[in-house]
Amino acid sequence: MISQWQLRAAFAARLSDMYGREVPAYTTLVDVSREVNEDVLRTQGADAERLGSIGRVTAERHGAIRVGTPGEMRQVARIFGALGMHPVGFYDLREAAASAVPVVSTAFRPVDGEELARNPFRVFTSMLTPADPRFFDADLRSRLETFLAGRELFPPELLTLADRAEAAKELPDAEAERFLQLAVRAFELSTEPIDKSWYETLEKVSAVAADIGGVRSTHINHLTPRVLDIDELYRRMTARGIEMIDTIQGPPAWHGPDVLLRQTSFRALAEPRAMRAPDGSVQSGALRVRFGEVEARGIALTRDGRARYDRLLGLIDEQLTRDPGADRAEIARALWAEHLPDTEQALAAQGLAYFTYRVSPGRPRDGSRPPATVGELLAQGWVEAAPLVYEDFLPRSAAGIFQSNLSGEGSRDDAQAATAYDSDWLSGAIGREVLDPFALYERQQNHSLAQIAQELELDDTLGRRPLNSRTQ
Ligand code: OOG
Ligand code: NI
Repeated sequence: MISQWQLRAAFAARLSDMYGREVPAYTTLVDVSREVNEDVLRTQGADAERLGSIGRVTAERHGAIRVGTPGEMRQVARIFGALGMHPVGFYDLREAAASAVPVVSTAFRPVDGEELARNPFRVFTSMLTPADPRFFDADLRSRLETFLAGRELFPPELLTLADRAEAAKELPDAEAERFLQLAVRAFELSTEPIDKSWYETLEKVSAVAADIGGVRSTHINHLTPRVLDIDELYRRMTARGIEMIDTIQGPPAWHGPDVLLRQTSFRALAEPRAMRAPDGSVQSGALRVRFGEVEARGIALTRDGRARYDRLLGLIDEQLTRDPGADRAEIARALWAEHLPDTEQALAAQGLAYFTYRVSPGRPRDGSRPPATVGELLAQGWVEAAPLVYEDFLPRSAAGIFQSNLSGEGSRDDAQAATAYDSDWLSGAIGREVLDPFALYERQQNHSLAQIAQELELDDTLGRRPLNSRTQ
C-alpha cells in the first residue's frame, strides 16, 4: 500500500523529473539551489534547519496550474485531495495586478504539521473569470465558456483513482502507479495543435486568458524549489548566464529574521508548438508559457504582522512615487529596520509572528511555580519557541510573477463593474471549504500552548488568550 503522503512525495518527484526533461533551465535552478543549501548548511549548522529540516527543504516544491471553470477546479481538487492537499487561501489577482490577469486563485497544500514535515508539496491554482466584463465582452465570454465546456482536462480513470485514494488515504501499489502516471501526464505540455486564430483572439485580451482558454489542456507552468539564501542563488544564476527578472519579490534582505516569502524567477523560454491556421494547415509556432521560479521561506506572520507587512509595502510605494530614481531594496531595508522587530523573541512577544512552544529541557527545577504568561515563561527559560514557516503565497508577488511573463499588457475596461468573487464563493464553486491560512497557523500555535499548559499544570486558557495576558 502507498500512503497519501507517499503518493504526494512521489507525485512531486515525478513532476520534477518531467519538468526537468522538458525545461532544462529548471534543472540548473534545482542544481544551484541544492549547492546553495549545502553551503548554508555547512556555514550555519543547525540554524539552517530552523525553518524546516534539510530533507524537507531539498524535496520542497510548489507548482502552478491554471484552469478555466469551476467544474475543472472541482476536478483538480479531487486529484489534490488524493494527495492530502486542501484549498487554502483566496487570492484575487485581478486586483493585485496592473495588467490584465483575469483569474482568482487558491493554493492546494497539506495543512497539518506532521504532513507538512513529511512533504509540503503545494500547487498555486488559478481559475479564469470569463464573467468579468472588464476583460471579456458578452460575445467573447460565451465563445470562451463554450470552448471550455467542450474540453476534458482529466481522464475519468484518473478521477476515479483519485476519489479512491482520498477516501482510503492510500492506494494499492499497482493503482498508485497508474494514478501517478495519469496525474503527471495531465500536467505535461500537450503536443496537440493549437487553433491559432482563437489563441490570438484571447491573447489580445490577456496572455493569461490565452494560456488557459486557448488550448484544450492544462500544464504546470512552473515548479519552484526552495532555497535557504535567495540573494546568493540570484548571484549564482546570473553568473551562469541565466537572465533573472530584475528583483526579488517580497520582503527585502535585512539583518532580522526572514518572514513570509521571497521569490524570483527567470522569464519563460520560447518553446516550439504546433499551430493550426484558419485554412487547416499546421505550422510550427512558438509560445512562452513555462518559466522558472525559486523561493526562500520565512516565518508566518499573524494578522497583525501581516497588516504591518502590507502597510510597509504601501510605504515603499509612496517613497518610490516621491523619488522614482531611488533603490527599492534600500528603501525597503530602511523601513523594515524602523518598523519590524529584528529578533524572533520580539516578533513573538508582540504577537506579530506564529511559533510553536515546548517545555524547555533546561527549565527551572527548584520547585518554583512557573509564571502565567507565555512572555514570562519564555523570558524565564521555562519554554522555548520554534518559528512556524510560512506555507502560503503573497498576492502582490504572485501578480508580479504573472506579469513578468506577459508579453503585452492585454486590455481591461475599468469602466465596467468587476464581478465579485471571494473565499466563500470559491468554496461553493469547488465544493470544499477554502481554508483560512491564519486559522491554520493559529491552530498549530494554540495546540502547542495547550500542551505546555498541561505539562506545567497551568491554567488551560494559555492557548486561547493573547500571549502576554493573564486572563481571557
Ligand atoms: C501562478 C503565479 C503565482 C507564486 O509563486 O506566487 C505563483 C501562475 O503563474 O500561474 O506561483
Ligand atoms: Ni510560484
